[in-house]
Amino acid sequence: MSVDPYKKLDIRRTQLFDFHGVSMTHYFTDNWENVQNFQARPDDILIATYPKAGTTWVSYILDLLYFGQTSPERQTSIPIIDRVPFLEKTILPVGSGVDLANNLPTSPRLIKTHLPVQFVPKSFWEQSCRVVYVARNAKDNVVSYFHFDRMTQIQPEPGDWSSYLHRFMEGKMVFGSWYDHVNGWWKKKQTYSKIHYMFFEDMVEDTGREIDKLCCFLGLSPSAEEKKQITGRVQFDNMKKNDMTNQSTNPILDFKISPFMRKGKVGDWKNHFTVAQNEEFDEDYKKKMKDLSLQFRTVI
Ligand code: PPS
Repeated sequence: MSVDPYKKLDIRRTQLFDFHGVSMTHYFTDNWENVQNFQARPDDILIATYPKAGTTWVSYILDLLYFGQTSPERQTSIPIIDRVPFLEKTILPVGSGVDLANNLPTSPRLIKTHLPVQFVPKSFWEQSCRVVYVARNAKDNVVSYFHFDRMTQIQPEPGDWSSYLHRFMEGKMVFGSWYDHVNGWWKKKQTYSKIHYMFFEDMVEDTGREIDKLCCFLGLSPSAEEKKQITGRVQFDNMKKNDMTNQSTNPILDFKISPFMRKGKVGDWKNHFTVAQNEEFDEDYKKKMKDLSLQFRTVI
């Protein structure tokens, strides 16, 4: 009989600390040396995001594009979080993203990270790996992160919405400042051509169009029928119903507090921000987001 290793675990909320200038928790730094020494392969695809920007969505799209036809059983038996390992996540003694990635039988390997660009293991650059970066507007991103931190038993206590929003503006979140993250990756794209920088809002607006752009970047040419099928399978309602993508098998999430597939909308921030919070946020945003070539939409 298999024993659920999580049962033995003392899963608990933890504290942020400063890690080389970025707020982190030990779950993502415990295995640092192995993360930094990770040996990427030239065909690995790194899916990089600030948390809650659409990682699971893009992971599922890529998994279907590469393996949807050849290994259909994968879709019904392996949760997406195991198909696309989260490189820096380490919950001892359950295991680490590095081990999961090293044991992936697939080619290419799809690997998830939330690391800011300066922390990405150097082998990804040396091997000229493709990177898909997804960014989401700050207002919806912080709302989604707030609800995620409420439900996720290894994240720091989120506290109330108002204090959470201020901590987001100060960059006191796990994986640091949203502003630094999206800008850091945007800047990297100027010198490293194999980054496809996508926006959550564009995906909501026209998923099929964004899948086309992804295929172009990846050099894939699925049939029209296959593309239509994938576009349908990755719609919010379908992913929410699907136990392999809705994270219902993830033991660190408390679904009594919030679902993982929560709303999937652009503009939900309007249900959370007060007028005063919005004005303060916009004022601060202008000061931090100096590179006007990086533009986000908060409504579509
Ligand atoms: S994580 O924990 O960082 O990996 O989370 P991540 O997957 O990046 O982001 C979760 C948010 O993405 C939404 N989502 C979707 N929206 C629209 N359509 C689809 N198919 C979809 N899949 C995931 C998910 O609902 C979370 O956003 P919120 O706003 O909380 O609903």
